[in-house]
Amino acid sequence: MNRNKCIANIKAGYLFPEVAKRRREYAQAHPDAKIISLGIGNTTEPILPHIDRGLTEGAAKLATFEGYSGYQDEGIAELRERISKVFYKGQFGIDEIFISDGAKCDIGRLQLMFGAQTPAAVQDPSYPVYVDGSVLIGAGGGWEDSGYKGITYLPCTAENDYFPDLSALKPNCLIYFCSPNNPTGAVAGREQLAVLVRAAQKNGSFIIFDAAYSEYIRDSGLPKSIFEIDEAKTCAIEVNSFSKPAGFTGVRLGWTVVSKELKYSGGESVNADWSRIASTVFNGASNISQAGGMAALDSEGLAEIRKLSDFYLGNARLIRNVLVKAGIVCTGGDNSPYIWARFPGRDSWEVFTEILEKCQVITTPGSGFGPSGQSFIRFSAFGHRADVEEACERLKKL
Ligand code: PL4
Repeated sequence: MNRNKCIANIKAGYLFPEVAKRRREYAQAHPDAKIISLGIGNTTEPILPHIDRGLTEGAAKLATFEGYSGYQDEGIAELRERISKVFYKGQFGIDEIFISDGAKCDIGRLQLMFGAQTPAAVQDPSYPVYVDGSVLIGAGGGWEDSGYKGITYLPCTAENDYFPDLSALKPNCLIYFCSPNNPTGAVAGREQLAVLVRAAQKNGSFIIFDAAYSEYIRDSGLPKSIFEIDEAKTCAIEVNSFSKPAGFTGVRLGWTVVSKELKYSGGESVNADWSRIASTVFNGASNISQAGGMAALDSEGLAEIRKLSDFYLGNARLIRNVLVKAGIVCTGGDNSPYIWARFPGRDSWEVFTEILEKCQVITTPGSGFGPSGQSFIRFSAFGHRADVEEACERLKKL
């Protein structure tokens, strides 16, 4: 058996296991160190009571004749209906909303659907799954060489207000766009998203809009969904998740919206293809998770989502304040759980190591998110309050 060339093409190990490995190595060498993680964006706080009741009642129902359910391939209808109502003003039918086991898993399945023929464009920096997953399927014919030739990096920096120059886009490509952005914390405005939609239409491209952090937006003038933009239904797919708003990183629940108006250049339905992919290589999200999702989206659940995201945003404020006081230039942390901090002229992994050694704080090196992330560090606001406060004290040493 020959090795899949596309796997061989991936340059480095996946970013987050690499961060975890360096943490383990440091802990082994310094067994007394009390390491605090502001690294991987993993939720830390308990699921709040009303949503938790939804989960436990969902589990209890499975032990009854009346309440038992088996496969629910595209998700329970009530949850799809509620997602449409809560997030999209009811503009999508239930057959346009597909429940999943998380945004990352759906991104992988979308990559499978668009296949090797489709080049990709990513915000640079961006969540590594967009690039690594594209290389894995040989996006844009990338299996033939280094694996990266099918990927266009669109730099997002302070100079362009973290919104890319779209003139570099190739035709017929998949544009991955994440807002609030991981890792920069920048949120695209309505006019910027309208520019993005127009560029996609002009190029015959589709946008994969990752809205995993939309519930962290506090500025009411900022759009939470690509579907707030007219015409987006004809050129965009949105992925979203209960992970960061409801603390479901381990529970696993998300969704993807594929409008029936979304058509390939030959007029075929993308919605029909997505349904085919979902039914072929996916067997649906856990029905217990979906019961939790139903609870998360009623009035009590939505209040808990607000409370939990407010808590992490409180952490973000503390981290950002301490960095700014130390004279470090930062973005994010106001409408996002990530703070993006600049260390001019420095190598990201070198700064990562310095922060670990001086402060025993784990971060994520910006270069792991793309070439434009070099000289940046991402601080995650997911942590217990006491740990974040302690980390902030230690970061004063920087
Ligand atoms: C570590 C922009 C975190 N092992 O939980 P999901 O699958 O619904 O959502 C994952 C996800 C999707 N979209 C964006 C994200 O940032 C994330 C989660 N990212 C991070 O620290 O950047 C967790 C990373 C996890 C992973 O690889 O996803």
